[in-house]
Amino acid sequence: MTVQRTLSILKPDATERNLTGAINAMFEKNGFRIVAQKRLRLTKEQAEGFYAVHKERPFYGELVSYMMSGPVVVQVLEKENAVQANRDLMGATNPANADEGTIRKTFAESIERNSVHGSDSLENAATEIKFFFTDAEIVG
Ligand code: IDP
Ligand code: MG
Repeated sequence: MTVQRTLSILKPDATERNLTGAINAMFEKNGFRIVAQKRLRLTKEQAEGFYAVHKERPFYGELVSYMMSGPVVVQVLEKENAVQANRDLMGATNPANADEGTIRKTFAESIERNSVHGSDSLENAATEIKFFFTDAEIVG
């Protein structure tokens, strides 16, 4: 196994409920290092661009509005096998299907307001990290 970096987003439902620390405590407890982090409000262009892969899905418009509805925290997580490890810790997209102990089972409100984003492949992780961070902003 090799050390990887993956993009994580704490979504507006998490910032709204003041859960950024509680969620990041779960990441750190599970061995992830947060090597880059910023809090921002996504513009329409950023939200649409980030989720462009879902453009044809029926929930795309609502997803874009939701992601712009409050602050988000974008961050880079580092760990061995970080991409899959983060997906495992996040749990299923729909919290109703998420395993006990996962972030989404613990905190998510619905299939849309599911508290966290995580890259789904090493290739997408690299693209998504570049979407938000320059190399100089990542400090391992
Ligand atoms: P993922 O975040 O687990 O990778 P994706 O299928 O990539 O799930 O969907 C991206 C995001 O779109 C989800 O995290 C969730 O916020 C939202 N989403 C996914 N499916 C639905 C749906 O059926 N209704 C509303 N929102 C959805
Ligand atoms: Mg996804």
